Amino acid sequence: MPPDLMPDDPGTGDEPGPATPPTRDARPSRRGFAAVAGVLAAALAVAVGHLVAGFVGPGSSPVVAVGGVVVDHTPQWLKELAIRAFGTHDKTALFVGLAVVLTGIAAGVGVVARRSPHTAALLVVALGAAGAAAAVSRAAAGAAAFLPSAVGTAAGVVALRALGRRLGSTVGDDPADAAGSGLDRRAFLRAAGGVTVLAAVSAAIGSALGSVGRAAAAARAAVVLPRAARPAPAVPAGAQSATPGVVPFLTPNQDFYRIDTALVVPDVDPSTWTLRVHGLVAHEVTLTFAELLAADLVEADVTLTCVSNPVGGDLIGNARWLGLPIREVLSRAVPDPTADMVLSTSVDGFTASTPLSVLTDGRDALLAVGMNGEPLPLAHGFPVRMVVPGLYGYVSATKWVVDLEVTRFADRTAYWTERGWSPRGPVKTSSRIEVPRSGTVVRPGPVAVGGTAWAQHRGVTAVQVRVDDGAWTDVTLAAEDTVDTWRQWSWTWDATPGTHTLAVRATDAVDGVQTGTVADVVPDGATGWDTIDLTVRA
Ligand SMILES: Nc1nc2c(c(=O)[nH]1)N[C@H]1C(S)=C(S)[C@@H](COP(=O)(O)O)O[C@H]1N2
Ligand SMILES: [Mo]
Repeated sequence: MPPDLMPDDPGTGDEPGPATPPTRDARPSRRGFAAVAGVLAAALAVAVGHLVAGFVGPGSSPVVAVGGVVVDHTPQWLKELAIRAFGTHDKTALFVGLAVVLTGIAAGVGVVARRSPHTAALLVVALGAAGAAAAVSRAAAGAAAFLPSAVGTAAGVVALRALGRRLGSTVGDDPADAAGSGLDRRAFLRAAGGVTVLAAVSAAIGSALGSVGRAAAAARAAVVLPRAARPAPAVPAGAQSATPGVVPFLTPNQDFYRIDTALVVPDVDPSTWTLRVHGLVAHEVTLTFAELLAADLVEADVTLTCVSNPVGGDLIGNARWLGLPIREVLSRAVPDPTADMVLSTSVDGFTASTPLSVLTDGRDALLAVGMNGEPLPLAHGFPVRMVVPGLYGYVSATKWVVDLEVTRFADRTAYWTERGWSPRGPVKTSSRIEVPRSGTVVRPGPVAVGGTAWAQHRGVTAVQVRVDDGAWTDVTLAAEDTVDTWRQWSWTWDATPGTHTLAVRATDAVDGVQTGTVADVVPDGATGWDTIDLTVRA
């Protein structure tokens, strides 16, 4: 081999170059391998971190922790955009985004490693430190939260070195290798394969541990819900819309929308769960799960809505909840007359500001333990969440709740208020057309139209539909369950050929007709009429 084609030193790659520059087609190939080495090392680091997190706790996994920090620092316009674009898949979108960013950084680190392995190692350590810092900063973090990032970083550094050593020999600089037949290219690919397998196995074991090791899943299976001291009456027979295709009046748990900031569902053991009630109170109160189950529980049908629900959207669900009225625990604590708000906090640090008056005015504001006859699903707040009729979820429906602080709106602000949303969030009267779907073609003559309207805690008293610029027509209301639940409707339209737009609006018992003024979801909920466009042809 001529001296000017001698390879760089193994492992460093930053020796002064040979007198003759390498061939033009060899350089990119080598840099490409270096980038691949960086990406694989990062994948291993993340996967090993995930594996260790399987023992330490799912929230300490470096990507999950960094994702959590990103979520908490997402400005409201971006959150809104994400929910609009991805709906309840916003978490998947976040992880895909993080993966893309990390891949880019890791490829860069891999390229740097060719010139300076020490600089590259420092960069990996810096990334690991960021993961550790994120993990330690999470509300539910334990003392060992830094460990997954630390072990992952070590694995990443070792992998980068090992791959770099194979790269540093002849890959790319040997003309024979540039032709694709070099021995060291094979050695690199072998090492790369090894790292890939290790990463995949670590990630798989980490994920398995993350689900098997969950105390909450086993504990939930063991919970036996008590009978309600005050059961809810049966849902009236006529509560379901007569129009086929309208959503079920009670939303099955597995179809219930899920919105929260938690990238991994918090793992709360009911045997150690407590609710602390404190702040501007005469007596601090602490409640255990056993005490909660032994109390006089009530059952109530309540429709929950997300403030991010756009007009016509589906971030809404209706369930039969079982729980203890929040006013019962508040009356034990005796709030100070100067208090006007209860700041609820979840185990993972989410907070909501709920008017004290709403929690004490007699409505079925619950510390819920049951949802449609089952213990709360893990993703819906097991073991205990709040459910408050008439308020959007972000100011009332705290899942995995552990703390109620009686305070004042003037003194404390909640999670979404700090991010540009209103401190108070009464649900706005709204309605939607579910059948037919917008954009479909229907035949002339009778067409079944139907949907749902809601005005929680005020009650829907009328729903009207308008075709094009015609008059508003009263439709047939399904039976009302309670003023706290949505109300379905149906109507038969005598369709005439052409293209038509149907609009819907509801009337509530307190504020009258639903406004047609279009407002965005920020800062306190969307308004406007839902419409569908149809083509009528024979
Ligand atoms: N701990 C916690 N509770 C939370 C949230 C959250 O991010 N974390 N999001 C709230 C919001 S914005 C809504 S709309 C409801 C949604 O409840 P669901 O996921 O059971 O439908 O939960 C509320 N409770
Ligand atoms: Mo929400």
